[in-house]
Amino acid sequence: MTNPEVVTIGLGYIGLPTSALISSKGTKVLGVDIDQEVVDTINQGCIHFVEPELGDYVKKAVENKLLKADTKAKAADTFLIVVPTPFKANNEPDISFVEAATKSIIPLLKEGDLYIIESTSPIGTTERMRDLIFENRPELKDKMYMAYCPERVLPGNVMYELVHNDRVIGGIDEQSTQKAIDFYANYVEGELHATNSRTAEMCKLVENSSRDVQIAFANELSLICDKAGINVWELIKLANKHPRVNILQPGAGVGGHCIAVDPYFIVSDYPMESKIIGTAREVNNCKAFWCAEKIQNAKLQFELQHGRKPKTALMGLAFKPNIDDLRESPAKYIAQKVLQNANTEEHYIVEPNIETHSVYKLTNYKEAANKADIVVFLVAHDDFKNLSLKSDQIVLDFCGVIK
Ligand code: SAJ
Repeated sequence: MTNPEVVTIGLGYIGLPTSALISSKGTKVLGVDIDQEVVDTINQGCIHFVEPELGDYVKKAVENKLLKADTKAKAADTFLIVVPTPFKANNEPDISFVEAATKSIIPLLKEGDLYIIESTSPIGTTERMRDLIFENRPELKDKMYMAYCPERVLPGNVMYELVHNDRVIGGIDEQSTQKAIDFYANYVEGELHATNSRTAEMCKLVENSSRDVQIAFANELSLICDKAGINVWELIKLANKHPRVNILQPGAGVGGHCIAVDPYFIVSDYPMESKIIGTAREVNNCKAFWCAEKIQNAKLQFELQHGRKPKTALMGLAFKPNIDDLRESPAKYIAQKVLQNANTEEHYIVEPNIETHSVYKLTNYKEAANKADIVVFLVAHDDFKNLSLKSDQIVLDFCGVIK
């Protein structure tokens, strides 16, 4: 491949689909990842995680020689930083991957290049990277473009949403914003909204924090309703009949790599001000502990009543319904907690969206629901909705399978 037009650093859940989409429009893309296995897989026209339609995009792009993967970047006109930004043990964001990715391309930058960060980042990261680049390459000051443009796609619908979602694009100056808008206009059909880099960074964090706060409200209601003897699902359905009320659904907690993480990026930088955002995180985390305790209590109660230990089915391990992704999953955490406290009694672990698990022996969902004394719904997978349960079975429904 001669020099690519676009270099993407990071070939994960967002970087690879983005690279594949850009190359599908005839742009030459070099995707860079530190993982040699990922690089080899992509160069064979294959993908390393499940995402509908992505496989076809990658296969075609590689066959047409428009997409290539490597462990090292090359000179290009546009650089996209799409690496993870995890958080440290003290809940502070860790931007070392963004920093390392930026450092790796500093020697390759030239006048007129466009540098874009897509990774979720704390406020001010784009300006910090600007300073880092100009410290090392002072001759490029005011001669290249830099912007922040967060992704907002939903796993499972990434290829559609990459094209159709609106994007928020914030440059370090107006020329940068415009240059980045011109770039995305080649690939995105949604509206492109111009702002500055700090607002764009905050916008991403606020979108996920807003959802976290709304889910925390629903989870808090579920605890109150449990004490008050009210069916929370019915309550929310009725409250949502009000034209200006739209309460989300309670569940076993909040999982995944975004909503359960991004609010900390605000809380750690603005602890005094972000009271609701911080409390929402606590409420959603506590919901999983609460579920684990409820299961323990139901098991003890059963043993007292029946003089034997119950068989318990734990239904679902994924972080949300109808996916195979177990990352940061509250259901997985609850299963772990319940099994830690178990002795000899039988448990059936169920996850219909995966074949095997490295730690748990999985049981078919129908068999588990049929054999168990206590059936615990941790994830509202569609598969569970048509199960017929027996009247003497104890059901703990944390996610509204049986409304
Ligand atoms: N959940 C509830 N109740 C609800 C809705 C969700 O308990 O009513 C739980 C889910 O079970 C799951 C967690 O919340 O554990 C998160 O699921 P989700 O579907 O709300 O979101 P994600 O993490 O798959 O994707 C989010 C999306 N952000 C928003 O909807 C604001 C997506 O658009 C982002 O691109 C993505 O985060 C990201 O990468 O930041």
